[in-house]
Amino acid sequence: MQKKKFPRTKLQWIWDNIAGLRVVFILAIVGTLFYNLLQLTVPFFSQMIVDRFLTGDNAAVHFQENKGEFFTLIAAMIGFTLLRALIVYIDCMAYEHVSQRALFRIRNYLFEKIERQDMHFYNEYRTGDLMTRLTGDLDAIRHNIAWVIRMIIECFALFTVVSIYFFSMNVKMALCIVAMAPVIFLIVFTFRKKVAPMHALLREKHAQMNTAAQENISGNRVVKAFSREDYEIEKFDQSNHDYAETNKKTRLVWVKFFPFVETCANLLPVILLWVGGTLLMKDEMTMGEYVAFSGLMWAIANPMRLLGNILNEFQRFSAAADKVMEIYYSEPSIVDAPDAIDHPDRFKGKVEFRHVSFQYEDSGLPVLEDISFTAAPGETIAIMGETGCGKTSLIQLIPRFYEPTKGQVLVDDMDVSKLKLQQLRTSIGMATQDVLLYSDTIDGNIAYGDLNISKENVLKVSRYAAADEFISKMPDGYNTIVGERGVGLSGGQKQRISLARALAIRPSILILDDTTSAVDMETEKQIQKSLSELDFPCTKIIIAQRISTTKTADHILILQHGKITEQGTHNELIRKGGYYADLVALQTGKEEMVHG
Ligand code: DGT
Ligand code: MG
Repeated sequence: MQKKKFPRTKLQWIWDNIAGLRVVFILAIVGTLFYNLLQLTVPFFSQMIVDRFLTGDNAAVHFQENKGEFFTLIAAMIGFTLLRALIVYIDCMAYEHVSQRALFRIRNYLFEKIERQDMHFYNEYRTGDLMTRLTGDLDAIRHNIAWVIRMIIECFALFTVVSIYFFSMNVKMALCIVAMAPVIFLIVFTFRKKVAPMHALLREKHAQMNTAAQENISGNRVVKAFSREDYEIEKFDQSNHDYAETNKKTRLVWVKFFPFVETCANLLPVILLWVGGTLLMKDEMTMGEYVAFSGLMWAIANPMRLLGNILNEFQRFSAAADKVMEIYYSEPSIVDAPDAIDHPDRFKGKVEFRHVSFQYEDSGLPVLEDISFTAAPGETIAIMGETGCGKTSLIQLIPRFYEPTKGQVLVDDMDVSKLKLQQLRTSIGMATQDVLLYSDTIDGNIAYGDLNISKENVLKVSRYAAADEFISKMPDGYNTIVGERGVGLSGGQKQRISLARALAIRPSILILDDTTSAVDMETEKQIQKSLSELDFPCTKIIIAQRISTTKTADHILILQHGKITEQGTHNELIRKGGYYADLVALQTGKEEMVHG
């Protein structure tokens, strides 16, 4: 996988995203340094107690004469320990606060990014993958802010502070202990190189597993229809297994390195005994110092042991951040032009294609070639052609879901690429081929494009769409909640709600992609009649398969393999005796042709 370049490094990116909380974060870091400094108090006081009251020639006398000092030292030890516990608590809360806020902010930002992306993005990324980035991957980033960064600072602070303290007490002893550090660094560095790609793979497997789950849940009806439950369960089991295996392998990498680190850490007490013992015998070190060394040995050994774990977590963060930042810094390619024309007035609804060719970015074949036609304001244009000939692709160029590879698409004589996307799209009412309704009331679904629409207008557009009758018969009428994707409604009912939704915005241009394919002839006639009697001016571009839908159109386009092969009115095309005439013959029998 090619590594993407981002404008900011991962840590700079986190810094950007904790704006407003930076002071808290810095204070938290200072807190971490401080409570690690406080680690020194207990061994420091122990050293004093041992040297003054427990060892030495006149320790007993000293103790009798200075009891007060002895208890003050003990009380100070307890006091500092409690203080440290308090600071650790506040510090952890501060990290948690910053990380949760950052998580919240990044998640909202990412959602907005995803929401504003163009069609190309949605072709490229799968839902399950995006969901993983919004959840699991983001959590790895939160964990990095709340724990990994703190642990890194803690380890280095502890190691540094204790090393300085060791050197201040006894240089020879300190040197012998700190000499172990470079060995550990070498081991951990080698580990990092091995584990980094494992984490990238792990994030990938995680996304794949979630995608499998998501596709199965949303496509469960197909699974049921084909009775493929066992197959899907097995397939998911495989994904789950892959993920678990990769997880295990990633963990096992550290297992290979761990014995070396552990050996180094375990050697430290041996070094202390050996070198410290010799120094004690030579009187180059006091017993108190020895106790301090011994009591603080963990502060050198623990960071060594923890480093692998921290690095592992940091690599997990790094792999997750790559995935999240990819979306964070992604930009849709279809955006408002810098010199976009402001068009606050209602569009008249003229649509023109001028020598338009089109091809999807991810495919090598042209879908549309040299398409030219004009729809005058208020006209009805019908587009017909066999499946896969490019009808849906063609209409998607009008609201600029995609850009033509050649030629121009114009609305009201202005190139759509020069119009403000929002103004253009809110002027186009579109009922797409596969209807998607939200889990909301029918009323809410119809009012989706215009939340301020009045009740009467919802009723009116529903009547236009011949939907009022069946909606009124439902137990809760317009307040009936439809399930996810419109579950609970028939195909034809969903199509009519989708048509009502498109009409509710009173569009200048209405685009219907096979919208009446699932409704009966009688209802379709009714819809056609009301579409010709709309109480607002509207150009209609209608994709249909039935002659009954298209024959009253002002202009019919026949699309074959991405090219317009015939165009004209119903009668003109019948006279021409081509594809359309054949279609009429096929659908209505010969009499219709004769009586035209
Ligand atoms: P229909 O709805 O079955 O009657 O067919 P049309 O005429 O609406 O066909 P259309 O425009 O959906 O597809 C035309 C060709 O483009 C067909 O070969 C499939 C291909 N195609 C459609 N959508 C995409 C897409 O998102 N990406 C790529 N690479 N190809 C697509
Ligand atoms: Mg289509």
